Amino acid sequence: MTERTLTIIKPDATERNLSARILSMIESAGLKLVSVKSMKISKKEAEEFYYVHKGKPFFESLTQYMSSGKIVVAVFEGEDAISKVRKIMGATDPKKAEDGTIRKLYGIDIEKNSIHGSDSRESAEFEVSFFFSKKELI
Ligand code: IDP
Ligand code: MG
Repeated sequence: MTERTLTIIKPDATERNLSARILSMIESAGLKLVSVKSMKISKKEAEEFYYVHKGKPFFESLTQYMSSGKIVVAVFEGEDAISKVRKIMGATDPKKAEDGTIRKLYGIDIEKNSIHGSDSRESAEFEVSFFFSKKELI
């Protein structure tokens, strides 16, 4: 089934000039880049985006970090795009991520793990529309 998924290249990765390399890894897996842009979000916007994690011990630090520098947000499309991107990303903790995954290659620690990817159809829908308007999603 063709799906769309939202990815975010996190501040630790944009800072080290890894954005194009990471987008390229996802494109190379056969997924189509639908839309991409860079921005800096506020703490409040990061809290809204990560609302499912509200109340968790890492919520404060995560939303601080995600609003601390430039991010690149991108929508990819393809067959099983959500799970494909999750696989290319690797486990949340770079130490536990498989060889060759983005987080294994570039992640710094469990928080500064270089990339976000939607984890379900429902979250993908919320996350894509959080960052992109209809006319950007051609
Ligand atoms: P995911 O990004 O692999 O889906 P989630 O559990 O949804 O992982 O967590 C969202 C983000 O919160 C992670 O990517 C990471 O940046 C941060 N995070 C998750 N667990 C921890 C933790 O135990 N300590 C610090 N940060 C965490
Ligand atoms: Mg998640």
